[in-house]
Amino acid sequence: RDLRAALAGEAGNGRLALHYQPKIATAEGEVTGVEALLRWNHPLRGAISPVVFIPVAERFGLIMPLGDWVIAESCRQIAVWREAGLQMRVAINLSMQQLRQPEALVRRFETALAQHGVDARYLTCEITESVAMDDASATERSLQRLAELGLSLSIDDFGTGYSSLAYLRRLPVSQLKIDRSFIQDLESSADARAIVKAVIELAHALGLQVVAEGVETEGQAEVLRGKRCDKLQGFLFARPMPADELTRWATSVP
Ligand code: G
Ligand code: G
Ligand code: NA
Ligand code: MN
Repeated sequence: RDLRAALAGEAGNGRLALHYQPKIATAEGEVTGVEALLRWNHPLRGAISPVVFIPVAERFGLIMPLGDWVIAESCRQIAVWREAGLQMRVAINLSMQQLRQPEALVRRFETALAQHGVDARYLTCEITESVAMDDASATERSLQRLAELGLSLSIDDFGTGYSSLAYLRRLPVSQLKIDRSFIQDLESSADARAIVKAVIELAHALGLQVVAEGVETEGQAEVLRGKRCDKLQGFLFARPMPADELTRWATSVP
């Protein structure tokens, strides 16, 4: 009930907000874009994690309106950054249920992009590996339609699901994000290093970019640079932060 009220913008139910975490080009050290991560500041419970309220939204039929809010807010913010002279690409996370409704989803993107005069190439959709591999035809149609619209697609948490490589090749994907668990173990585990090396080589062979998520130490970053990982994301560089903070961060980095 509180989430429904917050979505409706009713006062007293806390505010939804997107926080943004930079993705850094490994070679140049420049910000190439940000991942948008949803936050809900509840008046009584404080900041509630999406791990908690996304499943609630899914269960109570609120995931479409919540996802719509994320799409619209990202487009609005891209336009705000553009006005400030910042060309920022934004990656948003999509849930399984959004992908199950291709027509509604595509219409929502079209509307939000048009409303804010934003080019589709500024938006990336992150889809977890298990969801992307869902063989429901609606899911595949969603991914095709989003790609046709000009959005980039990225497979999130890669390495944790059961990817069919043949299927991966068929999807209009341009990026793989190696799951945090492998990055965490990079310095201590030869197996993790072997997996990360193999994923990067596989991705490059398929013409895909690779992002490492959850990079927390300089040692991990060093290993990833050595393996030619394209982009790095994690607390080592920056935590997810509110838009205005991200603007200051992005304009102060040399
Ligand atoms: O931001 P981190 O704080 O705690 O995010 C936790 C999880 O919630 C991650 O798996 C992330 O992908 C997911 N998440 C964050 N924002 C969104 C969103 O806008 N939509 C969906 N579906 N998942 C999100
Ligand atoms: O599932 P997804 O990859 O979207 O999850 C993103 C989550 O990872 C968010 O909760 C975000 O806050 C978190 N995160 C981002 N960078 C780091 C990091 O360096 N270390 C850890 N432990 N979590 C991170
Ligand atoms: Na993500
Ligand atoms: Mn992930």
